[in-house]
Amino acid sequence: MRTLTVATILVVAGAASAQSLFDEVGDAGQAGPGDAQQTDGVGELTQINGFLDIGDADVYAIRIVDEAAFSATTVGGAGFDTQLFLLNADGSGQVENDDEFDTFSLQSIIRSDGVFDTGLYYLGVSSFDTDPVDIDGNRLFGFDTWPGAGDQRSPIGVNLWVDFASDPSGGGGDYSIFLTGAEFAVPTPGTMAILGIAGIAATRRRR
Ligand SMILES: [Ca+2]
Ligand SMILES: [Ca+2]
Ligand SMILES: [Ca+2]
Repeated sequence: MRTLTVATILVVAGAASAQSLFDEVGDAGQAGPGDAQQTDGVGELTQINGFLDIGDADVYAIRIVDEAAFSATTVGGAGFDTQLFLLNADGSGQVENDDEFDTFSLQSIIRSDGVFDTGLYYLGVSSFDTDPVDIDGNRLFGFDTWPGAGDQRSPIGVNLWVDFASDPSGGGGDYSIFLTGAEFAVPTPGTMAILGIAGIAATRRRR
């Protein structure tokens, strides 16, 4: 009986740890940090799946846990001209990319070159040329590059993201963003409870 119970808990805990995908719920927002969609789950976040209407943007709260290993890319994950934006917790710009240069892709990649810290970030995806803007409608990112890979764009200044300026030219459709070095923004309470039960069971087994 004890063996069966432990085996059952291991199966449930295994299913929980494999839950590394996040599917957009309804339509993720774009109007500043409070409008971003919180990713919830436990452990590593390796993929976000969603849909972009033409001229729309979707922004997700994520947690970067290893800045040197961080990447986020739509290469191989979308059939339209994407852009990716990494925004800081205060809404200021961190780094953006339109087209990935290595494979001449119209899809996008945020590399670790432009990321210097762990913590909460907002990851935005849009189609070209729908860009994040501040309260005066000024774009957050220009065409200067980071010292690293040439396809990474740095912010123009310290202005804060409040919305996106819509541009229909890049199209829209289904997308997947593939991530490394990231975790869900919000640990799922139900999943944490299951892991807690597994922990208690493990403690009891050691007695
Ligand atoms: Ca959407
Ligand atoms: Ca949206
Ligand atoms: Ca692009």
